[in-house]
Amino acid sequence: MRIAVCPGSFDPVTNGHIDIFSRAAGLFDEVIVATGLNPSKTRLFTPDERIDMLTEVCRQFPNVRVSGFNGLLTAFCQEQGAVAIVKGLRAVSDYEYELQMAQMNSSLAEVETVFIPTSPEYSFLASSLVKEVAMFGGDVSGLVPDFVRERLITRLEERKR
Ligand code: COD
Repeated sequence: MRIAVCPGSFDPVTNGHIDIFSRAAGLFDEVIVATGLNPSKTRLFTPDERIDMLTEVCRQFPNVRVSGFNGLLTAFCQEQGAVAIVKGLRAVSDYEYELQMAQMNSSLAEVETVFIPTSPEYSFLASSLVKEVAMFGGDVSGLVPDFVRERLITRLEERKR
């Protein structure tokens, strides 16, 4: 049984992330979509809220499950018996950061990082940009699932109060 972990902040999950989950699900027996903490980012949604949205979107993939994790990604991979970390790559700028993390992770544990190139239609898509566009009243339909868009708008309105 080859298990892979697809980690990220997923704050919130976008259609670009979902495309990576779907393609990873075709490559591995089981995929664990795992939401963790990126210390350099501020969060809009709590870990439980992100898990909830991920669970909803991953329902369509029978071999994908969702989890949260605290601490090091490599420790979580070892705990789960995962042989690979799957990451999506959008551009050269992603590659530099992701390569550094992949090399650090492989120095910490026996886990390979597999990069999946983004589908062209999602190459510009990032959670941070989706939040910014929504914050200024832009339409994010087609960038995130409809129910995520609704939760995003609600959360941003709550923040304004
Ligand atoms: N198309 C394809 N892939 C995409 C797209 C898109 N449009 N958007 C994002 N992605 C990919 C990203 O490249 C990334 O691989 C993944 O989806 C998740 O993206 P984000 O932005 O939600 O998540 P990040 O990059 O903030 O997540 C970082 C982690 C939480 C994975 C990282 O900080 C981590 O491992 N933290 C745990 C602590 C740890 O172990 N630190 C040491 C790391 S060496």
